[in-house]
Amino acid sequence: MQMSARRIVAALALVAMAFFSAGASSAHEYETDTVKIGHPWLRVPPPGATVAAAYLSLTGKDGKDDRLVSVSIPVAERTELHTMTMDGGVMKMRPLENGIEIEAGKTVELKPGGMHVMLIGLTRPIVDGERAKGLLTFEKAGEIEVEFVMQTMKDAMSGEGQHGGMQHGGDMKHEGHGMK
Ligand SMILES: [Cu+2]
Repeated sequence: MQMSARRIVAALALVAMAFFSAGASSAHEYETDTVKIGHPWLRVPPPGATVAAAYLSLTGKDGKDDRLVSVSIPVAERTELHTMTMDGGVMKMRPLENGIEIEAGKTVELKPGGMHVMLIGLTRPIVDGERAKGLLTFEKAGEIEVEFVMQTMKDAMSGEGQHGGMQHGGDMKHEGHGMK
C-alpha cells in the first residue's frame, strides 16, 4: 500500500514538472492584497533595438483600489510607464506621470498598441523564452517582485485575436524620453 502511494506521489510530481516546463509563454500571475497581476511579459524587440516594451494586466480586487507607481526591470537602464495615442495618424507615446490607476473589480490591460512599460537603454539581449526579474511598486501594496517572460508578439498574441503588429523602437515618435 505504502509503495503504491509513493508511486502516485512521484507521478504527480512529474505531472507538476511537466506543467512548469510547458513553456515560458504559459500564463503566470501574482497577487497582492489589492491587485492581481496577470502575465507580465517583455516583447522581444527588433534586432539592434535599444528600447523594448513590457506588458501585464492589473485587476483591482473587490473593494480595493491601488495605483501602479513604477516598474523597474534591470535589463534596462530605466523604465517609464507610457500611454499610446493616435495624433493625426501618428502613434505617439507619452509618460504616465501619475502611474496607472487600478479600480476595484476592474482590469487594466497594458498591451501592444496601448499602455506599456517602456524599457530604455537595454543592457542585455531580450531572448524569446527567457525571463527577467522586475519590481512593481504600488501605492498601497508596496513592492512586489515578478518575472517578465520574454516573448515575441506572435507568441504573446496567439489565441488572443488580432492586435496588429505595432513596432516598438523603430520609427515611432517618443515624447518626453530625452532619448539621445
Ligand atoms: Cu513607449
